Amino acid sequence: TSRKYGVVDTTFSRVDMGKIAISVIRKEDPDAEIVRYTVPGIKDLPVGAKKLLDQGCDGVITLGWVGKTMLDKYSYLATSIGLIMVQILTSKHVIDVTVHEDESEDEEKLVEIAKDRASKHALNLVKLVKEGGSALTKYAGKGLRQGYTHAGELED
Ligand code: RDL
Ligand code: RDL
Ligand code: RDL
Repeated sequence: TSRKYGVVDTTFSRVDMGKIAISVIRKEDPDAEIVRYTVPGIKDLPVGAKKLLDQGCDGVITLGWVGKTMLDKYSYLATSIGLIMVQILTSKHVIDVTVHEDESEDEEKLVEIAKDRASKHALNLVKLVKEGGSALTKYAGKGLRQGYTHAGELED
């Protein structure tokens, strides 16, 4: 039986990260089915993810964009708790790609962060869905980052 991935994105986002995630999943797992679900904003992501998992997806990637205000940050905290609840209720991964608009003042840099984070986490999702919890063990402790260059491992 072939694998099925869910991609949930928002109209609030200023970068089309859903498209990026789909192209990475398509490349890494060519025979898999991919279902896309687009919602207005981040607080709608948890139910979007839950619906796709209920429809048989093996894992989901969500792609959200958080505005600069304190209100936006509270919205993200609520979203994050919701996304974690979905994972606990379903025992499936919901990989949370979030770009915070205050990560950079420079719009070009924000686009770079969004593309890098969405691509690297799409790859993480495919690995976890295909190979399970040992898939990333070879990278454990390596200081991997999404959206930035890797921080690297500290020497003992
Ligand atoms: O259910 C409709 C909206 O409430 C929902 O889409 C929210 O996520 C929209 N939204 C906010 O209300 C807000 O204060 C968003 C943000 N901030 C935000 O920073 N990013 C979003 N949505 O994607
Ligand atoms: O589901 C994919 C990611 O959202 C998830 O792995 C996060 O835990 C990654 N992450 C952050 O998004 C973040 O803002 C982490 C940190 N900070 C952090 O400080 N330590 C982490 N992850 O291990
Ligand atoms: O060390 C620099 C960054 O890793 C740090 O500022 C993180 O908190 C940035 N970040 C997010 O804000 C986020 O929402 C990260 C992620 N998600 C993520 O998934 N992976 C990261 N950073 O490496």
